[in-house]
Amino acid sequence: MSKTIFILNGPNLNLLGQREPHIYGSTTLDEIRENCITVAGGLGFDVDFRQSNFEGELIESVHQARNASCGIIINPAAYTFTSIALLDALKTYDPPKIELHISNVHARESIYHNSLISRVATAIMIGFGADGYGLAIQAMARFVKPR
Ligand code: CA2
Repeated sequence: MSKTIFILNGPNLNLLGQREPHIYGSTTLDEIRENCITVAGGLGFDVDFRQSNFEGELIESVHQARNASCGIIINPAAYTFTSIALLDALKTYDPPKIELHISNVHARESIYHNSLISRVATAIMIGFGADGYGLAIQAMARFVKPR
């Protein structure tokens, strides 16, 4: 089995650290990626870290992950609440999948409360800020062992 964890990020997350730091913190997505590589490397995993503002591109990444990864960590951003297509793609992916949100979505407006993706997520990481990514990798290591 692959020892690569796919880490997928949805729309607008390329702007992390530049806007709305009171909600999303001041860490940039590049800094998150570097930390993910370090944390995963320490646990014997590789990381394929991606961000897209396009729903179809995220779906293609899930399809690619099917034969190239041992788990997915996904922050679908606003597609969390709208994308049945992304939900369907994740249904085709058997290994563990962790849904991640930087902010505590349940403490926010009600439009952020009803995740479609949670229906198929193995586990959920919510509200730990940028640290959630490293924590999700550690959690993934409890589900799968690198070979
Ligand atoms: O907290 C999260 O990680 C979210 O997935 C972020 C999404 C939001 O729709 C979810 O409810 C929770 C929005 C991402 C927007 O990204 C930005 C990044 C920097 C500045 C402004 C927006």
